[in-house]
Amino acid sequence: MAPKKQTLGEFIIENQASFKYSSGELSSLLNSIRLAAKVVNHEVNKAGLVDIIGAAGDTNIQGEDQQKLDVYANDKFKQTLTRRNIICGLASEEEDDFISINSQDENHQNKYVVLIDPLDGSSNIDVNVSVGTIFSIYRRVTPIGTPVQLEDFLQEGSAQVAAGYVVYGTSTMLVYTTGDGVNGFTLNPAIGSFYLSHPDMEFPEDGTIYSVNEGNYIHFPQGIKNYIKYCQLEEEDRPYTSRYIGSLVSDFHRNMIKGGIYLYPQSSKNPNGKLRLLYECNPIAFLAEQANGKASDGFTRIMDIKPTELHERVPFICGSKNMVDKAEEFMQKAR
Ligand code: AHM
Ligand code: MG
Repeated sequence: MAPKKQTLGEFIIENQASFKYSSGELSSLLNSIRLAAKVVNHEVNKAGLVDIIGAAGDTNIQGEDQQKLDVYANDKFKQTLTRRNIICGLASEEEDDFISINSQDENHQNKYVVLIDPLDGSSNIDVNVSVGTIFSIYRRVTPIGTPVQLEDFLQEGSAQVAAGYVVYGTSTMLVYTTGDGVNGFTLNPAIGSFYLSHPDMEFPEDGTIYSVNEGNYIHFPQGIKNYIKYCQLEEEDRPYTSRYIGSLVSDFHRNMIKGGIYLYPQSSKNPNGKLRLLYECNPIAFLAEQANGKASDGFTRIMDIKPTELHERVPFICGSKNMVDKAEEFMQKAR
């Protein structure tokens, strides 16, 4: 008989004791994310059926059009995380400012803050391509009993307690780490439960896939241009395969399983790149390192960067360790 598959709920409970600061709070928080992910998944799956796709008319803090599902996902995660007595603060890529949460019965007694990109890659929705949710969890640094402050959110990535993503793909998966490796769970839509399908996920040390928006090539720094040329050279195991979905979570997920590198560098158009340090790069970097991969801005470890503002952007290079090392080497040489 095939062994019984563990559900995400069972896994969270079973691993609670190994959390560094085990009090059950982090488990409840992960369970809330699991719940919100299912609700958003249901809506994302219906996107082609109902009149919910298309720009909602609003623009977010970065001046980009918001799709309706961005708004929906933001609301659902916000509601699920704020209505329960679990966290003390929330910051979202879709909101200008962070939210301080004052739980009803005990004033500011919770210790975790969550940073979230509720629906990343949302420009892919109307063409039925995978999108994702990315989350990042920290312990607050200001005293319990007081409202959270900006500094609770502007922590270095290395201080993350947990991080993960949901990929709404051909299957929906939730992948997360609490600093003890990376595990992936696949949703069985008939039952509504996530099952442990990818235990101990790891990047192969090397890979043959590179993922970058080459349309921006002309605007890239010389080090990145040279690295791309290196990927295309006919030598050893090269040329590498080019795969770019334009949905960070999906590109990362594929590269982690198959071995590869993802690059969103700075360019003459976007001097700091496009991706946000707090909502996208730090959580993905934490997962990458926990899966024996690497994440860098070309020179510095992503999780060592001290954030200065909520919506800060950074150049992002992430993937199989040897590939990221090589890209850094090219950046150094062209400095
Ligand atoms: P978003 O948060 O506005 O969706 O932007 C982030 C997305 C990433 O998922 C993706 O890797 C990147 O933007 C694609 O950008 P581009 O279309 O410039 O290649
Ligand atoms: Mg995003």
